[in-house]
Amino acid sequence: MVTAMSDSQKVATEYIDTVYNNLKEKHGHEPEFLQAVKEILYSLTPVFAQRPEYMEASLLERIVEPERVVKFRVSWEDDHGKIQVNRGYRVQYSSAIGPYKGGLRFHPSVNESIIKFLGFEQIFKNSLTGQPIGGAKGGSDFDPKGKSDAEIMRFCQAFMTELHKYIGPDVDVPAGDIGVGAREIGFLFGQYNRIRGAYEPGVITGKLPRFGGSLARKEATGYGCVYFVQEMLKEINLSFAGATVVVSGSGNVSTYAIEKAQQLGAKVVACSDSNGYIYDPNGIDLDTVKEIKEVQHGRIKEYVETHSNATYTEGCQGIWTIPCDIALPCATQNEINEEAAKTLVKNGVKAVGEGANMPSTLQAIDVYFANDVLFAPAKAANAGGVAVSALEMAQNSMRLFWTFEEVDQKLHVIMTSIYNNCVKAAKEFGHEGNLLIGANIAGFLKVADAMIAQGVI
Ligand code: NDP
Ligand code: 2IT
Repeated sequence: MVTAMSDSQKVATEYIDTVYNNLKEKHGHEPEFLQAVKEILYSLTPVFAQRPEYMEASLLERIVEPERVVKFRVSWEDDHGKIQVNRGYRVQYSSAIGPYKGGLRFHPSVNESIIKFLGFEQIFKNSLTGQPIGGAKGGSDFDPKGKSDAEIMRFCQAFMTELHKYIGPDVDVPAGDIGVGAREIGFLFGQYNRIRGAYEPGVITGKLPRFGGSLARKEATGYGCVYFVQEMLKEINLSFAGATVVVSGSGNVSTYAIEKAQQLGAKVVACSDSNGYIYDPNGIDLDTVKEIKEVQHGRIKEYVETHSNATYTEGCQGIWTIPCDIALPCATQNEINEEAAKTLVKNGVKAVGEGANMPSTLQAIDVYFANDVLFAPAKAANAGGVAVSALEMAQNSMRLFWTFEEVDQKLHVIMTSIYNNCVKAAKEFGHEGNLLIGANIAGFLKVADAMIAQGVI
């Protein structure tokens, strides 16, 4: 029996090696994409060992290949009358369980590798939410920093003038991500409606509630991440109450992770932006952070101007040297490397909850597991944002609005159920307590079965 099992595991590992190595050969220049694929593929070994029919159906070869990659030119006029050119992307990765769904990122670092890693993750994350949504991601190398509102509007209009051909409420439904918040979503939505000559709120999520957005969508990713970590902490009889927390970033996800952690009694002592981090031993004053980042679109260093107890340090990495019980990386990919993870461990961290997408390197994750740090992986822990996006789509289809409390309650139920499903899948496939493997397996199984049931797609 033991031999049979190890044989099937060997076959599964060889299959995964083959698929991964072929991909590596083709996409050696796409490190973020390969990193995301590697993390998922190897955690599926026990699934392929138990279900060889998935290998026979070439499921991995199919799922790593996006259904469609759209790349396009975005020409727009700046405030000086000069024509600027950026590149736009939409990777429509998988529509096996629903219309393509996923955010848009506007950041100068955006390239095909980053959009593909995000799109690939999104397939499994969306599946975990239990809602009927496929996986996608898009964006542009456009840098919103320092641009006027009028420039942002013209860029968004130019971007949507091309993107509208590929999306629709039952086809592909974008939303926000880094650099894309309610302001950008409004401009994108306005242009879509203008081109289509129709009012189709279900085409994009993250809209302001005054024109079809869901209440609590803004809060959903951050709140959802804290709800997930709250469940995980129960395993070690810990809670946010009285815990010291470090949250990286100061954007949408970070702000509402801080808010919910504080509501649950945590002391959040640090947050950051791409220039540096603030440390406030008294606990971060969130109203000030919101005023600086949401209202003024300013820099986090301005915080110390009104809070003399707090300090500002240039550079992002140092934030992980601050001792904490719970670390919530909520800024960007690969922000915690092996060294940062070791420092967190040395300083006594008990749990890491990923609000951002892929914020920990593969080596950092190894450090968490080697030191029994509870680990809430991104595709489960930050699924609350897209889950409430799907609730926004449902409200738009029904032409009605749920209250903030109704949406927040549904979000809480969804996050608890994602947690339970990850625990269950990990146990069922022989990796009890490993939420990373649990999330990947639970997310994968639903998509895999849908692909099998739909024939060769
Ligand atoms: P925002 O643009 O609102 O905020 C991003 C924050 O991270 C800012 O504080 C930004 O600093 C900082 N940041 C961005 N890039 C870097 C970088 N290269 N190095 C250091 N800091 C950086 O984005 P979101 O809050 O929406 O997204 C944050 C993360 O959460 C991303 O990984 C995103 O993919 C993920 N996510 C977002 C969801 C959502 O609903 N919005 C849902 C699920 C995941 P600065 O102001 O200086 O740019
Ligand atoms: O990474 C993510 O899940 C998001 N940026 C949100 C996607 C969405 O469609 O709400």
